[in-house]
Amino acid sequence: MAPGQAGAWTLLGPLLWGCALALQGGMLYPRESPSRERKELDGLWSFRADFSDNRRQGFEQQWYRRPLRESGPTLDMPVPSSFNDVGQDAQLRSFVGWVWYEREAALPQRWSQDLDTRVVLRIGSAHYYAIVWVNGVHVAEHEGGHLPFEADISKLIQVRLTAQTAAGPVSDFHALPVGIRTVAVTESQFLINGKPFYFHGVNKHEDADIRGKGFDWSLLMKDFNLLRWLGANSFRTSHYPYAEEVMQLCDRYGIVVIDECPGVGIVLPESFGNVSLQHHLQVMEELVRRDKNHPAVVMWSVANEPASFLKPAGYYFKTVIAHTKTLDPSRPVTFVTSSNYAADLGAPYVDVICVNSYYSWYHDCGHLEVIQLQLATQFETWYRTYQKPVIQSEYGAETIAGFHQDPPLMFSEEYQRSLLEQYHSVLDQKRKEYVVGELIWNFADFMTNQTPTRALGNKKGIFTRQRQPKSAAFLLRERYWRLANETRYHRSVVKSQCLGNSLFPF
Ligand code: BDP
Repeated sequence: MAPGQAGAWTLLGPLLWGCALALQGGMLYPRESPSRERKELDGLWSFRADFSDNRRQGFEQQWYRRPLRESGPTLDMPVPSSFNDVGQDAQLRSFVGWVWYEREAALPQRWSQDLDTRVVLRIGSAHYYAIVWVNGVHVAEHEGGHLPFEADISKLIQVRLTAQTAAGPVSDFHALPVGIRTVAVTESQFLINGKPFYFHGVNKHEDADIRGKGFDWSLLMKDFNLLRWLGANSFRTSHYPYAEEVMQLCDRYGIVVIDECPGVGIVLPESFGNVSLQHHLQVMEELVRRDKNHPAVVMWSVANEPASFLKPAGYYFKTVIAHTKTLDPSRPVTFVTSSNYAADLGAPYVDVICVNSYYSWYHDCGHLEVIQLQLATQFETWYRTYQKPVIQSEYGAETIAGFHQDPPLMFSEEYQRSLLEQYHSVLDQKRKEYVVGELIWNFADFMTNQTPTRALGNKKGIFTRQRQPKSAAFLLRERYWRLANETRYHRSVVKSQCLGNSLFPF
């Protein structure tokens, strides 16, 4: 809709509003009132920077005449935000020139049919020079960031939509993006569309400085750009369902999701009582109802690290898992365990064994040399007992960015790297057999309550809470892209899974 010139092009809060009367005072912020409706246009816009030599290709080829995607590749760009800051692309980071933003908006029918309604497009701020087209028609031009500008687009909207709706009354509808794929589990494989799939991904949290768990498009796009940078093909929504916008992006980019309910802290005998169980069943109903149409979701996780060795755990997980399968017979169901294979009473009911372990962190501190034997034993004992595919659903080490020590000591970047390397050498042997995934704990540092083991929160991120890479991020990046390229089936899975722009450029 609007291109802008110069770096740090920002589009702040575009807004459409309709009101019955012409406004006195013109540029006043259009607050909602009984006579005035507003429609926010914040969210993801299609975006392209004009990298052509003279940076005027967009004008020469009149990109504003047709949907932007028809004149070349586009990126998803959050509005409001600075395009320079949310990406991982160095060229875009320092780009100065014309960029193009586009977004389709469905308007309330009344705005287009009631000819007394005035429809105004208001741009809160666009840095630095902006030209705005609506349906290919030039409606505004503005120089200078920071301050708002408007265009009365009533005629454009009313003429066009009147013509479109002339054929008859429009019924209420909305489009639901869907993707069709199958998921299945064998004794040793996780199959998507009949092909073996290996999870090389992360555990996340909805968490950032200042924002806390609040939703933020810019943060979300940054995270997805980092997932692409990393070569991650999956994540687990540890330990609660994430925002619906997150799930929509996973569908769009072909990121595979293990969708977890907030079943954390099921550790006391009374946690397994009937009240808790009934509530758990209810929560699974709500989760499946909300997320069942997301092709990205390939498995439900009903809990994280419960005390599944306690006596009532058998009945409890049998019931929750059976109920989830009734709600959705098409997806495997699991819970994430940290119990011993021989003691776990819930494991008989899961489709995939998801196991967390922190060798050489919470046990045998500083002894990286124990990892290989302990991890190999962990995999072998679980597999021998259950003959089900296994995912290493968490592993990692607290690491304070900027701490360096060689030979490695705990909390240094070198220790996190070395610990990961030890895990990877066993994963590389076992993934040839029955291990079907590895999810690092954690994507980024995150805030926690205060305990002696947390230095300003959990520091097991491979990125800091500000999303800057620690040394381990580069190690993982090298590994994940190698896995992506090695596992050829991955390409077709991602392609068929994906509804829009895949993170993987195959
Ligand atoms: C795991 C938990 C996770 C913690 C992690 C840790 O699943 O929530 O943050 O340990 O201690 O056991 O870092």
